[in-house]
Amino acid sequence: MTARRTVLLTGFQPFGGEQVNPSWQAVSALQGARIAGHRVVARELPVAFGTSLKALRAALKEMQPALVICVGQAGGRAQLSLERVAINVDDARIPDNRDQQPVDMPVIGDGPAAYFTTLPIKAMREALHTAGFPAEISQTAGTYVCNHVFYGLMHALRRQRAVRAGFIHIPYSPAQASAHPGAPSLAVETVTQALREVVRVALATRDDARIAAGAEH
Ligand code: PCA
Repeated sequence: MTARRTVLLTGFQPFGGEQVNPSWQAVSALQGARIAGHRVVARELPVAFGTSLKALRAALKEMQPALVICVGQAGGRAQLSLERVAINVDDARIPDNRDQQPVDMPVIGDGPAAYFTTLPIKAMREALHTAGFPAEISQTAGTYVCNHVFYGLMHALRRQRAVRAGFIHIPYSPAQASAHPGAPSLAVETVTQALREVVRVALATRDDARIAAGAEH
């Protein structure tokens, strides 16, 4: 078998009344980029339970990537949030873009309660801080479409542990934040640069660093 040389990055379509989704804006800027001998392929996922995962699974099959990082917008968060854990529940506060609003449904009927990311998130956070990007470890990706995709991603790769995968939430872009007074934001170009660094570290790090980054609440 030939070595896997593709990095799959995904972003999302706009949702919740927004005109843009900075996750796709940031990820699409890396389409075709070469990082550490790998080629980046960017894909946009629909903000919809079910179909988002179908699209992701098709991309995994087609690309056979070495590394997968899904990215989503988390309005209100101030930093890049490196997600630690995906949980097996869909509980939508607002309907998705196809008007579905599941409440307390499993992502995968017979799946385990949770999956951990296989990205070296501590080493990634450290490298991001060193490079001057705001980043944190997050203990929850929520219960909406992002967690749905994150859980489905980890489930799809559960027998392919060599394929690193995980999820990163990002803040609003400045243009979005201007319509949400007081909300923190991060420039899309900054997010793109940070993602490039994240990919580099994920490809270069075998064992994650042991750095305290827990939370009391
Ligand atoms: N953020 C949503 C779904 C799509 C996105 O970009 C979430 O956090 O679930």
